[in-house]
Amino acid sequence: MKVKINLILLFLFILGIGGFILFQKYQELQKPRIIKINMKSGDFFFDPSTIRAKVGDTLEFNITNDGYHTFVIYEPQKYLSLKKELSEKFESFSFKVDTPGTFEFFCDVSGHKSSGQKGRLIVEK
Ligand SMILES: [Cu+2]
Repeated sequence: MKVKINLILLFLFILGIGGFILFQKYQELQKPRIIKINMKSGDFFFDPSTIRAKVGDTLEFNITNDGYHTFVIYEPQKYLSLKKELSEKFESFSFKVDTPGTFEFFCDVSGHKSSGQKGRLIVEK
């Protein structure tokens, strides 16, 4: 009888621990994600040139830059437009992505985009 009660208590204990772990995982998944992107910018590239994110993510760009460049997204029909001047050796900025889709980013200094200084941000649901 005592062994049975102990087994039941052990079972409930394990069930409790399992529930607690699942609850913690669930809370982790609900948290907004901050994605750090360490990027290099120069003549005439962004590295990496493809970035993947999920709707709701906050993207933190840390750009090591060489030369005068800009980081531009101009997609007003997808509700995302911004322009950052990269005049310093290091620039940091962040923004949140709320709309799924593929967004082009580029440097708008004359001739840089056509020379290859561009990339894409892919935001998935
Ligand atoms: Cu440029």
